[in-house]
Amino acid sequence: MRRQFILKLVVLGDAAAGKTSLINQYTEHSFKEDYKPTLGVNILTKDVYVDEFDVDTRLILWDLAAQDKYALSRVLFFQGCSGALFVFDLTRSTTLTNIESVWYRDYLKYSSNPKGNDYLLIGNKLDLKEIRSISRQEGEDLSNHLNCIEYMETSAKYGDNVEEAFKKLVFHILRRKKKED
Ligand code: G3D
Ligand code: MG
Repeated sequence: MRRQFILKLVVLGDAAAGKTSLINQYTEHSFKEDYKPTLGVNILTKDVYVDEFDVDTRLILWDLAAQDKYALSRVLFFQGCSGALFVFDLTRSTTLTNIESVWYRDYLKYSSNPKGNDYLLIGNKLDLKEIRSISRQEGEDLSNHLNCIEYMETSAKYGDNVEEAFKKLVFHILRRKKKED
């Protein structure tokens, strides 16, 4: 029987950066939703087959709910996660600065093994070209500074690069896990 991995991924970033839209675009038609109001999170599950490693993978995606604050425990939110997507909005520069000062900081503090994790930086709303205020270079600089796997620009609205971003993250996590075996 084929091996199965279960990976918990957390999606982090300011309110309205597009976290929920990215997850919805990625999991479209193939997800199970389980809203936990007491935790302030929405948990979605997606099963993917990763052919590079010939493994079945169940992704458990943790999305901060409406208020983009942790309603309960940060420790619980981060517990057992294998990776993260940091999402900012290309049209609002505060969402970029908050990646380092809020979201990455929390991740380092509360994730049990941040150094053993993989994470990706995403600049979202690529389609809003006329009102974009953050350059690709700024995204790349932050990604290098935080040691992210890579910087990618997405449009959760039209689907550009969404599948690729999740695929890349999962690929890196599985590669690391295989090495650790
Ligand atoms: P959040 O989960 O990070 O809080 P949401 O963000 O996914 O709820 O998205 C916030 C708003 O931004 C939504 O608009 C959503 O449609 C919009 N949005 C998300 N991603 C994109 C994108 O790639 N392009 C564009 N143009 N809009 C995007 P509303 O108006 O529904 O609040
Ligand atoms: Mg949301």
